[in-house]
Amino acid sequence: MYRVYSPGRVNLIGEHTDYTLGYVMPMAIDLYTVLHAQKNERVRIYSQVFREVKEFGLDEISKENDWVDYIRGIFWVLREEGYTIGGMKGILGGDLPIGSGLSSSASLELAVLAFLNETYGLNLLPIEMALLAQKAENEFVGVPCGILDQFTIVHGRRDHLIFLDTDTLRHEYIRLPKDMGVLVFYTGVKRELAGSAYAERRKVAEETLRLLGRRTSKEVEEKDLRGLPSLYRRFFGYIVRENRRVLEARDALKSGDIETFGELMTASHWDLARNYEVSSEELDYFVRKAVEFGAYGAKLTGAGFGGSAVAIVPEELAVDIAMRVTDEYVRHFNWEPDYHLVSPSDGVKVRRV
Ligand code: GAF
Repeated sequence: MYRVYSPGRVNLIGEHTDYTLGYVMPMAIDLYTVLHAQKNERVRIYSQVFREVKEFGLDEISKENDWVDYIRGIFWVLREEGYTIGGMKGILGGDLPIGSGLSSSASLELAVLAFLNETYGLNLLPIEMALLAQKAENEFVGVPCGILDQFTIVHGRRDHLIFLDTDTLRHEYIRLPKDMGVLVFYTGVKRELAGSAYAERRKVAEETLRLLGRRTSKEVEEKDLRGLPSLYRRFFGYIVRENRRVLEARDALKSGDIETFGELMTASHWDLARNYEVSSEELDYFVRKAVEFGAYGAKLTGAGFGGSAVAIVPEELAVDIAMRVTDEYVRHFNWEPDYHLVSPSDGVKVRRV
């Protein structure tokens, strides 16, 4: 029997830049999808969250618009890429909240892929696993995501953030200062990624690159956008500024300047809200209150449109800030949000038990 721990992720800065091959700065978090599994002829999985068993044979893989699509997608992509594998039976659980913007879908995909890699001797490197899971998500599940989530879930490192160039996939680990806490708030608003505003943002960004004759957003400056339709200018202007902020945030953190790092995060949030239009009333509220109560900086994390926000806080104030923000949120929205104090985690791990 094997036990797989697959983390979730938060992105601290560099939002909506990965599908133009720009810069991101995420970390894997110590909230996990946990899979107990062993080999089997067919695939048979019990989900502790959905309280149901789902089963399929390897010759009957088709999309059914339920949580099992993330598992089917991994079997599908391995077949597409010519790998020979058998099935599995297992139990899915863990404490990573599902559908709250902390990448539970990529976490599930990589839990399954890491298990298959280990037990069927596929010898996949971490980066190969990330790219296969992204392909499953893009082509089987139908979400046109970038590489941010999958990369983070396989490459996470305890106590560290990851600075990643999503074009070259070169990355650098930066230690999170000891007295810095990371708070995640879930707004309670579910996100609809597939076929939504996310896909539209990606389309506009790709079209902008095409019109400019550039391959990545790293090669674009704001002045290059003059002359483009105003929506393209506004959306891509955000991406250009965000790439610059990620580089500045990396430098600030490396020199121990947490204040500047926090200010860049908050600046990123308001640019996302005003110009990229992917925030929500609830996310804006969190960011405003977290900063008001002493966070260094805060922003939405992941795609936005609901989901979660992240704040960087002085560690000794973390609990107070979380409680005060929660109290105000309950009063304002009449809904109790979830919050987690998280730490940077290692990437997906398989253990024989
Ligand atoms: C989602 C996507 F899956 C990522 O690839 C990334 O684009 C993110 O939204 C926004 O930064 O998590």
